[in-house]
This record gives sequence, structure tokens and C-alpha cells, in this order.
Amino acid sequence: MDAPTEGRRSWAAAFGDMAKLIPTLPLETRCPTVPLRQFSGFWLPEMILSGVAAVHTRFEPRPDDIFLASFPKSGTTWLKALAFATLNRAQHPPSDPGHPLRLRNPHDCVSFFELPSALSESTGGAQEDVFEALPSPRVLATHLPYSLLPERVVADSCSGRVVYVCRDPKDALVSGWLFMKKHTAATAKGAGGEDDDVPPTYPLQDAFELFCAGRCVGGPQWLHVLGYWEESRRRPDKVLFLQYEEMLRDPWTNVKRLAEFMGCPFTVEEETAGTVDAVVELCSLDSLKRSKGNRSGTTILGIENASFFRKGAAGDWRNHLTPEMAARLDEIVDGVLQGSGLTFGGAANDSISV
Ligand code: PAP
Repeated sequence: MDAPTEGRRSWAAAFGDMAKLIPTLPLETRCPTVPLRQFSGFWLPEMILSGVAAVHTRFEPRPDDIFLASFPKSGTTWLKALAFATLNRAQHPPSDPGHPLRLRNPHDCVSFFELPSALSESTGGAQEDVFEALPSPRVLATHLPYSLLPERVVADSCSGRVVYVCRDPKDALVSGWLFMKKHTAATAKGAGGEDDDVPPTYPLQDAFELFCAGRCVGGPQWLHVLGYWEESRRRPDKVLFLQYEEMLRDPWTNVKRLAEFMGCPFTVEEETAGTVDAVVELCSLDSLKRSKGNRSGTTILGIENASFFRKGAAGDWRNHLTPEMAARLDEIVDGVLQGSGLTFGGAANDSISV
């Protein structure tokens, strides 16, 4: 039995009584807005833990489910848009002016299955699985580490598939820090600011130290990535491992890989007709940023739609981290990933090379 499977079995009892377990778990309160608890080696928002229990006890997987997985701030929103647009292209042609992705945030088109509200208790006290209503194949998302996915989702006998997107941890850290600062400020003022225009209440140095200690949402980032990376090598037919930087460099090829993996490859006719290009364009940062649905309003957890779209670049960490900070984080990550076959490109090319 592999380690994640063994872990899943030994936590089975905990999932049954998460409310009692939560107060006993190690607590981290230095990240703004979300107290974190350490569970099975990862730091997760306290309020997510009941959702984690729910996905293990209540969620009913289907053989054709597709899970989009990521460490936060690694390309989740983009992957959600690409998967949704690709899978639903017959019903919603990407050039359609009324396409759902032009009217709604990608987070409203593809839900995180561990959000506590997703598998909620109905008003009558009965337990409800809101995903039951979705037509197959369903696309769901998760920030959970691989080892915390329910066994029924990842078992060899289950034909569900997982797409993981990873990103240079330095960019994920900077993106998360700016997002957190902006979100905190917006919540306080009732309005967001301009790009990078954030109040100095949460120093980057603090966020950096916490990130390096693995004490951030979903952290340690390198173990999150490693879990999916190893599984993608063990079962490439079940886990597709994508890289944000590679997607930026060549979105076309990566969308085609995604479509093939999801079981809906683009036909030659579609390629010739420009459907792949249309999906790439629809889901581009600029297009989503400018769309009606994202210029105002809020999405999951009351977060402003616009907060999910900033620069969308590889290597923006250079504008925020010192070379010493970058070297320190690289050393931590490289030390853990050594021998795994996965390396982050570091300063040389701002990208991950595998
Ligand atoms: P989440 O985990 O909270 O859902 P996620 O979407 O993973 O966030 O990450 C947000 C980052 O993806 C932002 O990066 P930045 O802060 O470095 O700019 C955001 O700009 C980027 N992003 C969002 N949509 C796209 C897109 N369509 N193409 C490329 N990058 C994108």
C-alpha cells in the first residue's frame, strides 16, 4: 500500500468527527484572514477542514469525474476556464458573445469540492451533495494535497482523472501575498486598489518566512507539488501534470493536451476552424480580466472577481523578492525535490523544467 493510501485509511476515523478533532490540531494564526490548522502534514484553512471531512464521507464520485488540482496561486483560475471552455465547447462555442466565461468568473463555473458550503447540511438537517445535480462529465476543483483526496476518487479502480497545475513557488508566494493584502484591504475598505497598490500591513518578509516554513494555505508548497508529480509519473493516464510557465509559453499545445486527457480531443476540423485558438483567446488573462463578469462583483467566499487576475507572468517574483530570499526558497525546494525528476528552473529561466 502506498503512503497516501495508508494515510487516508488511518484518517478515516478523524473524518467522522472532524468538529472534535479541529481544536486539537496545531494552529497558525499569522496568515491574515484565515487561521490555519496542520492536518496530515499540510496547513489548511480551519474552515476547510469540515469540507475535507465531507468530501471523504459524503461526496459520491463518478467514473468520469475530472478534478482540477493546484496549490493556491498557481494557475487555478486559468485551468478552470480552459477545462470548462474545452469540455463544453459544443454547447458553448468559445466565440459565443454569451459564453458563460464572458459573464461569470471561472470559479463560478467550476467549484472547489472541499468548500464547506459545497457538501452542506440542508435546512432540514439532511446531508446534501450539490454536485449530484451536475451533468456528467463533471469538472470539479481542489486545492487539497494529493494525499488528502478521498480514496474513492484516486483508487486504481476509479476511472476519474486529475489535472494538476504547478507554478514556480516564488511566483506563487508573491501572487498569494499580493492577493492576500489586496483582499484584506478590500474587505476593510469595501473596495479594491490598483495592481500592487497594497497597504504595508502584511510585510512580504512575514509571508516569506511563513511560506518557507510551509505555514501557508496548502503548504508546504513543495510537498503539495511532489504528491501530484509522483502520482502523475506512476499513473500518467490518471494524473496530468501541467506547468503554468509552460502554459504561458505554449497555451495551444497545452490546451490540446488537456482536451486529449479529458477525453474530448480537438478534431482536425476544429483545429483548422480555429477552435483551439478561440479557447486560448477566451481564457487568456486579458480576455477574462476585461469580461463583463469579472469587472465587478464577487465570487467564492465573497472574494472580488477582479482579484483573481493580475499580471499572469513568469518571474514577477523578481520585482518583490531579493536574490537572497529567492536563493533561500530555491534551496529549500530543490533539497526536497532532489531525485524526484522534478526541478524548478529557478533564476535561470523563470520556469519549471521537468
Ligand atoms: P487561486 O488559487 O486563488 O484560484 P490562481 O488562479 O491559482 O488563484 O492564481 C492567480 C494567479 O493566476 C494570478 O497570478 P499573478 O498574481 O502572478 O498575476 C493571476 O494573474 C493568474 N491568472 C489568472 N487568470 C489567468 C489567465 N487566464 N492566464 C494566465 N494567468 C492567469
